[in-house]
Amino acid sequence: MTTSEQLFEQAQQLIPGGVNSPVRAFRSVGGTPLFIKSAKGPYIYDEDGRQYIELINSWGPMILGHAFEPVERAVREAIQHSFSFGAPTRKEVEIAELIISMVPSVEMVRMVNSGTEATMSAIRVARGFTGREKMIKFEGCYHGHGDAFLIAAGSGAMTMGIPDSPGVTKATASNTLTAPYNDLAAVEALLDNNHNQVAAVILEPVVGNMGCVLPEPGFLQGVRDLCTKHGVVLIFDEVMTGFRLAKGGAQERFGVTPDMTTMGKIIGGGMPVGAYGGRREIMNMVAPAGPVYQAGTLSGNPIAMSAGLAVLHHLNDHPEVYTRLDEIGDKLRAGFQNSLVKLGMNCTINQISSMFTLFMTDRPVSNFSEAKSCDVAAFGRYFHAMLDRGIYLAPAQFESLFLSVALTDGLIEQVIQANEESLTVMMNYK
Ligand code: HOZ
Repeated sequence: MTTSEQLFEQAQQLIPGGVNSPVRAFRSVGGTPLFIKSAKGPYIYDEDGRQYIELINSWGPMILGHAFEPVERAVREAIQHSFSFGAPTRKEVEIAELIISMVPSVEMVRMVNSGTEATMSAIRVARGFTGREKMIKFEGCYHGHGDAFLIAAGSGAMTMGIPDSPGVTKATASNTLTAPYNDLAAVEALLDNNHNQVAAVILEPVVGNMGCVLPEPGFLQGVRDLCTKHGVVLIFDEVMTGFRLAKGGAQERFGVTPDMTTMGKIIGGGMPVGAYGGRREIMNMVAPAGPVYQAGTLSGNPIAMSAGLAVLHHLNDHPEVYTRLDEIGDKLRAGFQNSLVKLGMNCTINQISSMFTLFMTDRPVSNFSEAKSCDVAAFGRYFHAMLDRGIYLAPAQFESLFLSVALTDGLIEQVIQANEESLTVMMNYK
């Protein structure tokens, strides 16, 4: 028995499903999750002492690689002054200023502790601002586990086959309207049929939670125009894409400006941090400036702010990081594509910069129902073949990979080689 197997057995008696977040349990790929001991740069190490090339990077935050020295230094410096004050600090002012300068649509920002908190709060604020109750989300988009979002949700909910979680009331669900991703006509119809009732449209400008799915040309701008026409708050959930696709996130990359933005992952440099922000008149609704309540003892935590500031400063000062991430993603895609041609296979690769998914389907994937056409069992075989070759992928078909700038050309070649061998193993399975 491996150490991971022993720990998992113990964990299952103590923690629901043995994990603190469902997708980590390997349910959709089978087998035992790796229990992780440490990570450095492009590598992650399990409790059994095995080394893997990291392609998840904590689901996004470790964009600069693990234990990046300036972040480590900032955290070490910060802990000398105690760990939490529950009072305002200089670092919160600094990070707010930096975020606002990097993401120009954000005129004011509130720090919270996770992406889930950011989206839950943003929706409440949008409702308070408009005086309306309904919202529109897209099938397969995932915005954390707030009740209102667990309707046709992607990520773990999709993988686990729980599209609508028990515990979410009918009343809550009835205020969440859903449209297929990339379907502008459906959004228009929902807005027309619910005239003056919709507070917000929320979307992932590039989806990471049904695997990586890109917006079709004109889709984001089309949603923007519809929201403007109907007086609806447009929220870009940039928990995954923020500070990753460009220093100003997907909104910078696609040139479309939302009214509000939710952030997480990279913004905390690996610490539990989220944030939401947007137009000043909307954010001034938030207590104590305005009547919409939202609070948190650990919000703006000094250690977390220090880690986040170190990462954001590095990204802000080193635009070459984004050029390199584009290059890494493109190289990986080209290598995978070559192997598919060589093996006579027809899988779909969706990629933009450092977000990447190999879908086990020969159909293009631009929405939830197309994503669901994937052969999930084949993905499980592929996943384990990759793991055997020392490559640590997201343990589910419906998740994006998050590449870090720590990947060297040599490591990319290793991943490409392992992919070709793993696809062969997967194909030859009887
Ligand atoms: N829902 C997260 C990815 N879409 C998974 C987070 C985790 O398990 O750590």
